[in-house]
Amino acid sequence: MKTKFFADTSILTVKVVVAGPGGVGKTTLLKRYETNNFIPAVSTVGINFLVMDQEVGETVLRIAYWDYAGEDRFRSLFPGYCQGSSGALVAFDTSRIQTLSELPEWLRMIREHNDPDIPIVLIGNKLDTTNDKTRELIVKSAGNFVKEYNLSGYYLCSAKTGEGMESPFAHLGILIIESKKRQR
Ligand SMILES: Nc1nc2c(ncn2[C@@H]2O[C@H](COP(=O)(O)OP(=O)(O)O)[C@@H](O)[C@H]2O)c(=O)[nH]1
Ligand SMILES: [Mg+2]
Repeated sequence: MKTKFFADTSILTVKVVVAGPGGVGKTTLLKRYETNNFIPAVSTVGINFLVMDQEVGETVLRIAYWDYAGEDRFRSLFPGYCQGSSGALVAFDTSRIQTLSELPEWLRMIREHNDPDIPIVLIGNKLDTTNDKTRELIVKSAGNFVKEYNLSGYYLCSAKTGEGMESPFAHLGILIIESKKRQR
C-alpha cells in the first residue's frame, strides 16, 4: 500500500503479532499482503517481520507484523516475542478446521502478555480449498469461536487467490487506532 506523506501527518508505529499453528499460511498471508502475489513461503524458522503503512483517517499506522513460527519447539519463546503488541492476527486453516481448536492457547498467551483488551482478529485462510458445504460449517464455527473467545471479528480469505485479503488487515488497523484513542 503506497502512502503519501504530508508534513502534518502523524505516524504511529505499532507491533502486531501474527499467531496460529504451523502451516495455516501466516507467512504466505503476509507475503500476499506485501506483494499482492501468491509466493509459496519456505517454512518459517523463528520469526519473520513485515513493516507496512496503513492510512487510518488522519493517522498513518506503521505496523510491524511479527510472524511467529508455530512449531512446538519454538513455542516457549512466544510469550517474549508477543509482548508489546497493539493488536493480533490469529489464523487457522479452513482445510483443517481442527486448527481452530488450537487457537485458545495462542489467545491465552497473547492476552496474558499484553493488555487483555488487545484487539484480536481471526483469519480463516485457504478458502480456495473449500466448497459451499464446508464453507457453511467454517462460517458457523468461526462465528461461534469469535463469540466464545470475545474476538473483534473473523475473516475468511485465501492467500493463494487473494480473495478477502485486505479486510482483516484494514479492520485491525481501525481497531488499533480506536483503542489508542481510548487509552489517551
Ligand atoms: N491452497 C492454499 N495454500 C496455501 C494458502 N496459504 C498458504 N498456503 C500453503 O500452505 C503452506 C503453509 O504456508 P505457510 O505460509 O508456510 O504457513 P505458516 O506456517 O502458517 O507460516 C504452504 O505450502 C503454502 O503455500 C492458501 O490460501 N491456499
Ligand atoms: Mg511461517
